[in-house]
Formats: sequence, structure tokens, C-alpha cells
Amino acid sequence: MTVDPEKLSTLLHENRSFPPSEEFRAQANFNDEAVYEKAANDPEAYWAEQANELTWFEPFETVCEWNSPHAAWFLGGKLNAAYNCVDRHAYGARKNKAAIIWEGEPGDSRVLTYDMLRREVDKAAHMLRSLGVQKGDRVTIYLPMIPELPISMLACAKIGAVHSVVFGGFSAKALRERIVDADSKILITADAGWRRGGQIPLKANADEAVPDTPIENVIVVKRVGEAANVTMKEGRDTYWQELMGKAPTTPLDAEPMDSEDILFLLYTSGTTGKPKGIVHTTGGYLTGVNTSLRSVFDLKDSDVFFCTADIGWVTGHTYIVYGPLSAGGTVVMYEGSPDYPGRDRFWDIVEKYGATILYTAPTSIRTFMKWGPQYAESHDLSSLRLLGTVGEPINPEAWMWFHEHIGKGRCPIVDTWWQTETGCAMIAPLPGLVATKPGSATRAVPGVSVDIVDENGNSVDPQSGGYLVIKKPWPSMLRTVWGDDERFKNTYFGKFNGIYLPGDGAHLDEDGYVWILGRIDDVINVSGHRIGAAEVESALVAHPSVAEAAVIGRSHAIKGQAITAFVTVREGVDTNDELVASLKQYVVEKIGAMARPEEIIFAAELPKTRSAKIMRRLLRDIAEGRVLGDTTTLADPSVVESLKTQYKED
Ligand code: 6R9
Repeated sequence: MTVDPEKLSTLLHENRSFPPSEEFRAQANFNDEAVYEKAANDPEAYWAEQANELTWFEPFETVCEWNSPHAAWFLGGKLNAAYNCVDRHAYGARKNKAAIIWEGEPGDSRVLTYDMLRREVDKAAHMLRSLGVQKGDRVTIYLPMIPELPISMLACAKIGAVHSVVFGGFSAKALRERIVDADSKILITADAGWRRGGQIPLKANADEAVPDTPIENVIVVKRVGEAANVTMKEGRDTYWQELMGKAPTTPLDAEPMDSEDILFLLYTSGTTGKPKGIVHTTGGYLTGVNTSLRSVFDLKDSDVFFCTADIGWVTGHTYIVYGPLSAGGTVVMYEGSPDYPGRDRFWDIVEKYGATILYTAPTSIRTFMKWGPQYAESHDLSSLRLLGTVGEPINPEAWMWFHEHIGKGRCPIVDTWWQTETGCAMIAPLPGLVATKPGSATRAVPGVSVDIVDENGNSVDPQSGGYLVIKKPWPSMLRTVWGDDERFKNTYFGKFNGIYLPGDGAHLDEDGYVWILGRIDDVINVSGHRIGAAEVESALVAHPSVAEAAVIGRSHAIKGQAITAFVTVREGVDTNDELVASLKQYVVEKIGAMARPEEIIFAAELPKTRSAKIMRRLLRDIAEGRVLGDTTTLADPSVVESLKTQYKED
């Protein structure tokens, strides 16, 4: 495995440290250092204790069964995720507490108390049942960031249906692929979504995606209204508002689910062209995410938790829906873009709703840095008490900017490393216990054991990079890849037997802190979004002018990484600007706008090893203008020379 030496040396020189203040420590939910040791000595006892924070219809008998690489948690237990996130609060002391504070991009807003949320979820659950949805059926949800999105997810959970949320930025083709893979009969979408004042044509995309899939019913939330100008297909499409109007208002009993029943699928990119449906189950996932809110995010009843992610990604699933709501918290959910109508929109929201915890991505922080601190300074941010980041490694400068300009030097920052597959934060400080260092996610949370190993699976010396691994099962781990258990085994457990391989490189410092160095596989992280190089490549090679394509991520000051595509065209094709535009558009149509290549480089040939493997490392070196590494395995060294010259000219 190769580690970027420049990156390593910058990180090794980072020695600022920020211990928790006495004040923060004193009030923190987790403020006894002994929790780490206790959990390490007996992880099952720790997780069982955490699981008992949930409401179980029937208690579990076995904490964990590890049939490597298959884990099962809290066996014998029965519970329901929606009951835990909604009913137990709505029928209790939190009845009139705000569960979701929603802000629409145009400035409209809606507050749902736990009681109101319970009514909506029950109605939606009745609606789904009336359309024939049964326990175990998959429901695909393709919605903008509007309250109907968490309501739909929770309605599925309430009746034991499996939701598969597809991010609204995905194209019709990507949506279709996910519908087919999940074999969903129902699609919930909206006429359109608002983004920077413009519309995202969700219904039009759905119309293109649905034909010849198993979808029988499309439920359409009217969000934009007239202006969206949609056509409804007779016998297939019905407005959400119409169905909800007809749905019974009687409370609906939650389906008692086995702990290991599937809660949801969420597709994520891997190293092949086909996205993986990550499978999460009920008891383990909910235990993990609920614990995370109380431990890493120190959630209290008085908190207002603002997570800026989209629910279409795992961060939104865990830290807008299941985590905060299972813990009885108040979440702020924002529909639109951070710069609409002005660049102070997030700060306006923090001030307006008195957000106390803000969880966002390094790419957003770098954008705010570029815009300057004046936008944050024009708002009262004194309600904030804790900040968090996720999605990619945060560079120490961005961390310091966040600390100074948003946290005003007094809010701890939790840099949380995790993945769609892990369900919730795995490496992150407990803010009342762990001193933070800018750029490090610090150490594994209690009950999780991480290590950094070499090719042979042996722990590496501090300061030399290696593969990040998780050595023992944890409750919120993925259970399999939907419909492809072989892929699950090979991808995550193939390299080191029985040890989970996340696909990230990392190193430890002398204090045992983990520093994540980024992906070691061909997954590109653009603004915190995971995009498989192979997915973009297969989109490109489907274009009639393309013979071959190799796609890499190169470092980018704001996005973290940007996509560069090296393309060989077919005989006789002109490599002009028009073709560049057409190729970029082609990728947008196949995957979505977030996968649009930043640049397309035409190459007469791609550098390959003698066994015909494309040498992406070399392409990355070329794109980042670095001195080239080892080229001895190259079949034809002249290919690289000509590419280098050409890249400079471009
Ligand atoms: C939650 C989420 C997972 C990949 C992961 C890693 C990168 C996420 C990070 C981080 C460094 C952090 N990543 N958080 N890298 N520090 N705090 O983002 O899930 O979309 O599945 O992406 O993101 O490379 O492997 P997902």
C-alpha cells in the first residue's frame, strides 16, 4: 500500500491539542474515562447495556453471535425502530417536544412535535399497507429534503418494510438500477425539489426510471406544485397528499421485528461498476446509532441538533433520522443549498432555531473559509456548544477555522470517521473525555477495536501507514450486501480473514491517535460523496466515441478530491471541446451531477502494466503534477511521457 509521503509529513507535524474544558467534561453524558477499558474488556456487556437504552418488546437473550464474517446481535429480542424513534416519545413526556424542525429552501418551515410526527408516520404506514406493502417488502424513496422523507422511512420501519433511499442527486438511470436491484414495488418521490431557486426534476427522472421495473405504484409528494409541471400516469401515480387524506387517522401498532430483521438498504459505491446495497438490521443498527448520539454527540434533551447532510446518504439516515430521534432529540433539517439566498444560510438557521450541535462536512467548511468569516460573524452563534465533521479527512487549517470562527474557541470538535457500512461513528472523540488534535479522528469509540496493519495483517509501528481495520464485530455493522453475500465476504473480509477492512489507509501517532489518510482503493471522495472510479469508467465507455477510460481522484482544494478521466477515443473520433462536454453530460445522465468529471484528458493510450492493468497511481501522479513513482512495471514507458507533456499543455 502506498501512502502519500507529503500528506504523512504534514500530519506528523501537527501537534496542537485541545483537551475538553472542565465545564464540558462535568456536564458530559460520558465523562468517566473507565468506559474505554470496561468496554474493551467486555464489549458484549458494554453493548448490551447500551442496547437496553432502547425499548424492546421482548428482551434479547444472546448479545452477539459471530459466525465470521456474519454477525448477529441481540438475538431473541424484538423491537421496532419507528416505535423507538417516535411512539415511545410521543406517548411519553416528549409528546409536545419538537422532533423535526424543518426549513425549506424558499423560506417556508414546519415543526413536527413527536405527537405530530407519530400521527404522520402512522397515516403514512396505513397508506403503504393500503397499497399492499408488507413486512420485508422493499420501498424505494427518491425525495428531496422534506419532512415526507423521514416520515416515509419511519412509516416503512413501523410496518417492517425495508426502505431504500436514493439520493435526489442521482440520475434516472442510477435510480432505475437501484430499484431493480432492490426489487421494489413502490416508489415514493416528489414532483420536484428546490435547489438554489431552481428545480430538481425528480418526477421526470422517476418517469424515465420506472418503466420495465417491478414498480407498480408511484406516490408523488407535491412539493413544488404547479411550476413542476409533471404528468401523472393513470393507474400508477397518485399524489401523496391525496392518499394521506384518505388514510385512517387511527394509531397503528408497530410491527414487532426480530433484532436481525432488515431495517434498510442503502446503496454505496465500491470498486466495481455496480453499487452495493448495504444491509442494516434493526436491533444492532439502532443500538449503535443511539449510543453514538449520547456518547460522541453528548445529546441532551435541551439540544437542537443540526446535521447538514442529505438523508440520501448514510449520515442523514443515522444523524438526522434514527440517531437523534431514537434518543428523543430535536433535529433541524434543511432542504437546500448553503448559499441560497445568501452565503449565511447555515448561520441564519443556527441562530433562528438556536442550534446547539452542528454536524457538517470538511468540504463545506473549506467553502466557508473561501467565502470568508463575515457571513458567520453577522449571526449570533452563541447557542452552539459542540461541532462535528464527517465524510473525509479534515485538513488542520479547516479544523482550526471551524474551531475559531464557528466554535469561537469554546466548542469541542468531534471529527467522526465512519462509513455507510459501519452504521455510525467508529473513530471519534468522546468530547468530555478525549483531547482533540486538528486533523485526527482521535481514537475508536468504546466497544470498537481498530488497528492499523501491514500487508500480512500485522500491526504496524506508530508513524508508518497501513490498512485501517476493525478487529471485532460491532452492533451497527453491515450484515451483507443485498443479493450478493460473496461480494460482502470478498470486499470486507477477503484480505484479512475475519477482520473488517474498510478500505482506508491510516497511521497512528505516538499518543495512539488515528490519522486517516484516505481511500486505498479506487473509490473517489468528492465533497464527501463516495464515487467508484469503475462506475464513472463504465459510464464513459458506454459512450459511442470512447474506446477506453481510466478515472482517478486527484486532490482538490475545496472538494477534497476531483474526478479526472483519461479517455482513449475510437478510431476517427475528433477530440474537441464538444466531445468533452458530451462526455461530462453522459456521466451526469448515467450517475448524477456529483460524478461529473472535473476534467477529461484524451490519451492515445493508457499506461498499463504488462498484465494489462491500468496504472491509476501513475495517472494520479500525472494529474497532481508529481514526480512519477515506480514505472518499472509499465508495459510501454513512452505512454506516460506523452501523457505528461499533454497534461501540462491542457
Ligand atoms: C459517513 C460517510 C465513507 C468513507 C470512508 C472514508 C471517508 C468519512 C471520515 C472519512 C476521514 C473522517 N470518511 N468520514 N475520512 N475522516 N472523519 O461518509 O460514509 O459515504 O460511506 O463514506 O468516507 O474514506 O471510508 P460513506
